[in-house]
Amino acid sequence: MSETAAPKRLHKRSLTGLTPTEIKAIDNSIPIKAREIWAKYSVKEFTTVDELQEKIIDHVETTFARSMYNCDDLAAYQALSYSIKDKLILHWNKTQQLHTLKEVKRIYYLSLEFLMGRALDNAMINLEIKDLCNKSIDELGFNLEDIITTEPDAGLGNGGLGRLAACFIDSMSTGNYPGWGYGLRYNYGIFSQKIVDGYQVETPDYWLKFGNPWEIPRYEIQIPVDFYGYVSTVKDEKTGNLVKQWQGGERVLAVAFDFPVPGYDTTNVNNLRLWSAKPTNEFDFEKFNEGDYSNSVSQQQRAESITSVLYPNDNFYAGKELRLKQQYFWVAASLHDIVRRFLKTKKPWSEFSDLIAIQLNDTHPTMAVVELQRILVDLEGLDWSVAWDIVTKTFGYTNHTVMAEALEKWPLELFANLLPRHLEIIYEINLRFLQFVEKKFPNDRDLLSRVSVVEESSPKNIRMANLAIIGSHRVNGVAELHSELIKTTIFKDFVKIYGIEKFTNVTNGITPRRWLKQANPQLSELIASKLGGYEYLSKLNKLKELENYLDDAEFKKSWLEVKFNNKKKLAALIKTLTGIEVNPNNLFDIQVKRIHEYKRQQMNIFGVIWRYLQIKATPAADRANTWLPKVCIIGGKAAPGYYAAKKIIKLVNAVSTIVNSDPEIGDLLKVVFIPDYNVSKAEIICPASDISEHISTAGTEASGTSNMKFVLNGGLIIGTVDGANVEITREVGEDNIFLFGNLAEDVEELRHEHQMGRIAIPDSLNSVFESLESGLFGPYDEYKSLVDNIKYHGDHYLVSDDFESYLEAQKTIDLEFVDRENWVKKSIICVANMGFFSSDRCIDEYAENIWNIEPVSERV
Ligand code: 26Q
Repeated sequence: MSETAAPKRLHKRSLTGLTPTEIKAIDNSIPIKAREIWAKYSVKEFTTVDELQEKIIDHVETTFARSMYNCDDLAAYQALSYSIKDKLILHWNKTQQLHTLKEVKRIYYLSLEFLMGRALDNAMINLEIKDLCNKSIDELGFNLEDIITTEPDAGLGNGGLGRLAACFIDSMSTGNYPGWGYGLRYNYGIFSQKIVDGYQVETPDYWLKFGNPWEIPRYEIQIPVDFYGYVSTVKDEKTGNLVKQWQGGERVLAVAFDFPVPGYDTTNVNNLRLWSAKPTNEFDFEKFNEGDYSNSVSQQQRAESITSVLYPNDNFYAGKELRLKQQYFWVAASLHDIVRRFLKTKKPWSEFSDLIAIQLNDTHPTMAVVELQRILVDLEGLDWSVAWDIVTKTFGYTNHTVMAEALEKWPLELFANLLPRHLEIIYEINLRFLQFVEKKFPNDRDLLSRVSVVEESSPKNIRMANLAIIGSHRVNGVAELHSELIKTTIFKDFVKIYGIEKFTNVTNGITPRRWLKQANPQLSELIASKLGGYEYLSKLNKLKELENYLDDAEFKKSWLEVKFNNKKKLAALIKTLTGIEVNPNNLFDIQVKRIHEYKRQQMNIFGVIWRYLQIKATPAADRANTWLPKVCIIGGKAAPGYYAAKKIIKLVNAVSTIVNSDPEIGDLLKVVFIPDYNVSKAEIICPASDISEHISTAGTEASGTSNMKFVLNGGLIIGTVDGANVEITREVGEDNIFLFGNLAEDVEELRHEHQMGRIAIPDSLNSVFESLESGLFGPYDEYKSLVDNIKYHGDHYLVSDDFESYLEAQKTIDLEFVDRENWVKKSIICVANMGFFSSDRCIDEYAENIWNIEPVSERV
């Protein structure tokens, strides 16, 4: 349960950032011999090719017990990764010791998802040792790019929310913020997607198959987490007060695995701590004595199922008991860890929130609010209101959706059984809150029932968002429009209760290290050649200077060449994955993200069908003059239980089969579904777009972050006035983005009109439906539900309302792309104005407005 890896005294020797007096005091407490050895450690990291090669070989020979003669790409990947991790750990140690000794305030980012992708390339980039590694590996007879691609993605997330957490943790390290991530170490990450006969088939992603060189198992940190059981009231021996005692019925251990997270252009290395569930040694002797040995063992093994698999839902709440168990397991272990670290400082509880800020990434960790209150009241004996004051000062809550189906609600019964004491605490929190509301707004029973944590439905539910708001001092949305929407819709009552100041916005961002330098080395080099080096990677506003080169013919030529090369690279990937050949000279139109009705991939593919029908209807001789050749690329995973999303995938594949083999069409239109879209594929896809699609129904996409990734890589956007598209428009200018569709403020009214049957489907869309009904893309039965949703079930996502406007925007794109000179200018202007969307800026905003933390300089 305690961090006992090395004797405490030794720990402190390698510190930087201490005053000479402090260092002397520590030095004097360490034996001379140990001091000498330890001193060497700080210079033990490699700086030359020879040193790195020696290290690599050392790992091949000893860590993996292989010889250089049977070292394959995988072993080379592992050995190089171990060598770099060794270096990282030294910096990690120094960083952590510095933060602990200086007693600085830390931010703990609680996220059930960290969609990290690959680590090796990113570590080399952040440590600025890629050239060194390249040379070292090359001389040893390997190819660095091949080695990089042997690494499996750490797919510990679904989509936007998980990738945001990964970008944030990179920016915390880069900005020298003392920040830790806490999450779960799932044995199976997001499933891998195969396409069989056009259908999505899920296969498990056992990403740890060959071990994970980037993790540090902390077997000494084992935190007990209890479930079930009962609550009793006992007399406190010291005070004589009656206190509640929770006696858990099932115990599981949380074992820590640490992932060092290096920053860019700094030696600061933060920590991502992921928990893995293990059985306790406690054994069911009753069963054992009954002779049922194997059953008593298998019960223990059940423990491990808690961190077995990531729930593959994105923007959809699934009320499974195991998910709730995951949430509590993770929250309990993380809080135990945080509190233990705080107790070591020997500071009074009143200073807890001066040293600790905790951010809730969506409502998934909301139980942390209740758990901290339980620790303070039940275990530490603080007064309820003193404890509650500490709790609310500590937490901040980020909301990522306005859609009702994604808001977490847990059946009260489930809670009562799994976490009986926590339910009591929730009742108390709720009671006090409702009393406060009642006092402020007397006689408004409807208000009370709307804001209550307990939904008085049958069966009753616990509303996690309400609890998260009540337990936090700040609530933020993730783009301006979204933050406005939550204030005026789902959280309106809470604005009335708490005042507007509690609600704020932090527009999302992405890390330029991964999404520019790593994904697009050629473009980042071209930019560096004009901006005097790579400083812009941590000061992204510097990109603005690119506008000085809008008339530099040579520069624009290079810009186009880079895009072309990136498109060639994507074309090669497409060929490998699907066998489809696409021409990189043609416009690449890309939509990659989770498949969801609100993201409207169905509208995209209907648009593609429309284009196909129009090309066919054009006299053969005129086709080439009338239609811009285009490659339509769609990719993304559907939640395994999401029927409509799976139908969309099937349709895209069916259209792909028909269109690509139509001799009348040739190069004019190609349709591709990229299977198994993930972070490492995104790194190839994002640099290769001419146009990317961000076409959600207005008001449904909280922010979107792939929009930022595509634009940062010089692609233009076709999009709705939704999420961060709004701010991207503001930054790049209306002339450089292709907006279309109805506005968020019109959505409610339009939905109502649909319900009343007062909206007609446009001819263009009807012609698409007719082609589907005719069986052109296979049996209509397959797609009928997609069409019926629009025709007969109220067209909730307003495809029919936006379709014409969408086609109109596509037409504008066709016209503008022909003028390549003008297009390249737009592309450069877009990139030049992306500075705002660096996740470094987000973290600065969170630090200043929500966490109240400061960067810690590496040296005093
Ligand atoms: C909840 C309960 C049970 C099971 C699963 C879930 C669950 C899991 C994942 C609910 C939601 C999610 C993911 C949400 C998500 O990715 N939201 C996206 O967050 C991005 C980062 O802020 C935004 O850019 C996107 O707009 C938003 O959709």
